[in-house]
Amino acid sequence: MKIDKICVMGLGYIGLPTASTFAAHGLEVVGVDVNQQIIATLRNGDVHIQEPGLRTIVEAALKSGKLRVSTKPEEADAFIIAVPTPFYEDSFGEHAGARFKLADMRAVTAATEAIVPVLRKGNLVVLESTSPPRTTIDLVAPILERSGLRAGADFLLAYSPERVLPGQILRELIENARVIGGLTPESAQAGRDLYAIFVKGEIVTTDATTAEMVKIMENTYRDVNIAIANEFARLADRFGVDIWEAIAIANLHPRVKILHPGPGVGGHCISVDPWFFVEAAPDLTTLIAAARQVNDSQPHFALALIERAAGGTLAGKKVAALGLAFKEDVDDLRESPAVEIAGLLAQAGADVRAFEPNKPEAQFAGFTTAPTLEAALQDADLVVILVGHAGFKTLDPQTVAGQTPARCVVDTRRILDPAAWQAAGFETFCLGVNKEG
Ligand code: SAJ
Repeated sequence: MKIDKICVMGLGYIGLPTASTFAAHGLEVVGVDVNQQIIATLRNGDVHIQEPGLRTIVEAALKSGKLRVSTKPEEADAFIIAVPTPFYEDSFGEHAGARFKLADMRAVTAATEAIVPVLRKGNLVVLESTSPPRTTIDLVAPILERSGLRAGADFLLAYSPERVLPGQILRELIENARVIGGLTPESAQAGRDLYAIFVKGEIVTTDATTAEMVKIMENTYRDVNIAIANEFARLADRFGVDIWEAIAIANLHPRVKILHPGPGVGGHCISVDPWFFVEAAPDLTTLIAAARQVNDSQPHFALALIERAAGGTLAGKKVAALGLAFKEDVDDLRESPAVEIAGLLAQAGADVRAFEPNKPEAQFAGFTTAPTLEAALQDADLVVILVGHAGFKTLDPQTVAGQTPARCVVDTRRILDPAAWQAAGFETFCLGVNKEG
């Protein structure tokens, strides 16, 4: 299929890099977002997302005229839907007495509906948003058919999940293998023609529902593996073992690869996607649901450690909470365990000064943020590392000792060298390491 012009629906963490990359490869791209502020920001030549290399490629795409942004789609050869699929905050499903989260498909529905008036015979529509199994067939196809055109016959429809790692999106978009699931083989082939414009990794074609399952399986696999690492950390804490040492030794086995424990699993993917399986088949997903519960409760495990470091109570303690992003070196605060822990610390009576170097201006209802590292450290009784940002890994304990009266540091990510911090006069605590155990 020959594709000269595309519309990308949704200009977030996936849509904007995808739109700009297609524009950089010579396509005429219309980037569409319902959020007027995002459109205004981009029209002013600014970028609303922090991602290495993104600003450069977006600026170049806008300047070349190959990328235009708009609140509405227009006629094109192909449409890509890359909008969020979060879950509902306040409504839950229930199976056998256990609660599970429900996918909020309103953005996918709205973006698909917006395409209907401009959909033409021969067009290709690709859904990229992570979605429950059968979404392409059961939700997207019927909406698009309101145009009077038939899916698979008059227009082509495919599902191709994004699988890029935040922090490395631009490289992974191009280099990662890509799966394209077509409603029909012709749809899959058209999807392959589209992504082959820039994808250097292998492109595998299959049917739409398989591609949907692949995406959720990948993130569920990772979630379950992080859950077991977190459970091992709790066991190590109980038995007086250093989990990091134990994992390093276990991983010497050729068939063992235990992931890192931490303060919890956040972000918009791994902490969300497994619920799509649970919602779709609660009777078949005992392990997946349990892993979610372990990871969702991990911030409380981190809180207990911080409480212990604070001498049993956090009431009135000034805590410098370093990092709020859901993981290292990103600015994304969605579903962040660090944000949850900062809130829990405040609820426990601590006077929290949280600092996120990649989003120092962020404000929260439950706790106070500091605009700089210095402001967070000043007056602190306790320093807590919540995110393993590069800038925290290289903190010099001697310098920090001069910036804060605190002499106790809690590392929930195992990024600090305890000996160096102890030499600078700090008492050190690390998640998964219980000195008194
Ligand atoms: N985490 C741990 N321990 C680990 C690894 C991660 O606690 O050993 C935590 C992180 O701190 C973070 C969360 O898990 O809070 C998720 O981080 P991540 O780096 O594992 O993954 P994401 O959410 O940034 O990106 C994932 C990736 N999926 C897989 O690796 C299978 C990415 O390739 C997907 O494109 C992305 O989800 C997505 O969009 O679905």
